Amino acid sequence: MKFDRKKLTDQELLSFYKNLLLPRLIEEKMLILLWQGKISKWFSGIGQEAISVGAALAMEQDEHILPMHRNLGIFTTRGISLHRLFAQFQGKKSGFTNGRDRSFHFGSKDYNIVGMISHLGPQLGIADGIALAHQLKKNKKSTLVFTGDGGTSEGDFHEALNVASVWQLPVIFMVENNCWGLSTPSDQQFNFDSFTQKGPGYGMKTKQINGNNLLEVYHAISGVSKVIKKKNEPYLIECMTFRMRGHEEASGTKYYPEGLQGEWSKQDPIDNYEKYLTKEKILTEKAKDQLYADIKAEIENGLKLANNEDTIAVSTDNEVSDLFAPFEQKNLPPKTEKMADKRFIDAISDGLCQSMAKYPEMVIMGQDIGKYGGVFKVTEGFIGQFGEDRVRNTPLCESAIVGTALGLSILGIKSMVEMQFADFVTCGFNQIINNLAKTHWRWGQNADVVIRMPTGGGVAAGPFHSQSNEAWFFHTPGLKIVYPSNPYDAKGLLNAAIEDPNPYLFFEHKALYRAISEEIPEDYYTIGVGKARLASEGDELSVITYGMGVHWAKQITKEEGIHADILDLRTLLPWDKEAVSETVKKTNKVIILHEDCLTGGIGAELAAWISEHHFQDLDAPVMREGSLDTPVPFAPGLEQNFLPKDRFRTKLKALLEY
Ligand SMILES: Cc1ncc(C[n+]2csc(CCOP(=O)(O)OP(=O)(O)O)c2C)c(N)n1
Repeated sequence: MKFDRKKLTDQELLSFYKNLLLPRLIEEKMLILLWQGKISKWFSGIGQEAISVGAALAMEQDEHILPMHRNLGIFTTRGISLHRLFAQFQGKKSGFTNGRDRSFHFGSKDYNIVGMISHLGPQLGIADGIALAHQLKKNKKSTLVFTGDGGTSEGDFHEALNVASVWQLPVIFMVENNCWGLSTPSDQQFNFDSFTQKGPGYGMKTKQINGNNLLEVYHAISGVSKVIKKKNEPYLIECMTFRMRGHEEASGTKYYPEGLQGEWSKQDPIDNYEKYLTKEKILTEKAKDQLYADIKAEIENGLKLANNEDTIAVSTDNEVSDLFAPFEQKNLPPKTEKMADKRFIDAISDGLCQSMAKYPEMVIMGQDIGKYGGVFKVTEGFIGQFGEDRVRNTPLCESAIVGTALGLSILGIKSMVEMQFADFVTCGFNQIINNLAKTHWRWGQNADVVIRMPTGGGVAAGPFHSQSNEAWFFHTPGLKIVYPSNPYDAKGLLNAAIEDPNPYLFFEHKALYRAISEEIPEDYYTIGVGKARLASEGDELSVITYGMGVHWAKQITKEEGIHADILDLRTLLPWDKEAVSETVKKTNKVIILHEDCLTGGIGAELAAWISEHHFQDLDAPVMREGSLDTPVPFAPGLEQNFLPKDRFRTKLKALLEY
């Protein structure tokens, strides 16, 4: 293996050596601990260390790196203490996740590392967001994100590279090509010779390097990093290497063809670098022995400290409260009494516009939201007011954009993502469920993101433009969900959601956009999240509902002459238990109504809770009505039959007479 030191001094070459050796010796120790059952799982990077170490040495300490499961060398080269690292592996307090996540599944703000989630690909979109944040802040920084060759088959790879290229973001996409993804060889993973053929397809420069050659990796990344941050452009680097051990220790390597490991062992990054340093008379046998001994002692010391720590104390309160970044909402009233008549859609647009003015760094992203103003025109005129940097038309890629939003949040920038229709959130689902919702709880990084969800049926738009999908998220700890039913609440709740540094889904019913209007304050104001509101008062029974359900309930109770409490939940997560209790205790009869399908809907949770906590207060069974348990049909007659309105009328009367 040929090494080119360029201008590196002997001292630098030696310190590189120490960095290279450290992850190898840690791993050797970890394998012993694994065999002894003292750590849970290990993804080996043996044979691939030059990539992590070379990369971390090449990047500036304040530039972000987003590593994967074989990149121990990133963590060690960034200088994380071995005590903390081992505590992390053992699920102890001094680790990075309070025992909540294992191995390399953590990030650290202090070290500018953003750890992976098991799903691999979502890392890539987050890097786009970090790079975008640097670009907007005019920091000249590059961002480095890793993927394995297997992970490149995920849609996230395509989406993230495409966004980075279209937006010209200084991201280095590092494909660590170790030729296998678990037991699957490259030729069953993709059908091309090299990733250097892929870069140009994305409009991106690319190069292939020997990932086992420390200096080649270091020089390549240093060089690329310098160029891309100057020019503001992404770059794809393919590092050729080989995974010497199994995918993880338990799965073995039986599927490797005979002799392959032997061939690659000649390319070992440490052996080769050691030989080079020895040949150049930079490393003596004595210094090498000393270094091995020192590192081994350092490892033992780190382990001792981690071993001496108690197992983590269990506190249910901490587990629950750490879901969200601390935030105390203060209701901000409007500064003046000026009122204006606003339709539902205008109120949303108004709130968004005022929040954009209030938070000068805030970015909004979505398909066609730029000059076109969005398909529903919520952002019409925003570009003129806030500019193209902050009002960003996105390619058609929900996953990368939600990931980008998280990346922005990592650098302290708020963002709002508009789903063109709530239905399309399925394509960004993973980022919401596994990144936005879990990151604060896992390693303390908040996700300051609001996702706007134009939702609901009644507009003859068929199964893919009409769905109510709030229940998908209701079941996910770590998210907040608001769902206003009127212009006043829409503006105040959107502002409140944007103010809160935690992730929100903001549902807005499309059929209400231009159908209702009311006088609302012209100024900025917020409304308390988690607070329901009585939309009308009565004592015969209670209807608990939200969104379009509020309007149906009002209309039908009026037509039937029923005096009902109609409780508009407004926030679905966390929902207002107190207000629910109050109305149940008052009327003793309750029906829950929602547009979403009945089975597993939010009504199911509420009904169960009311039955458990208010059994004594009830004069009738808790009733529910929702849409049919089918997809949303297109033809208006079928859709009306799907929606719960008529069935609700029947059930309401039955409840009254019970
Ligand atoms: C979405 C998803 N599918 C499958 C897996 C299981 N899995 C974990 S790692 C892996 C192989 C990844 O291969 P590659 O990206 O080449 O990285 P390597 O392990 O070779 O470093 C697989 C299939 C997963 N974690 N996430």
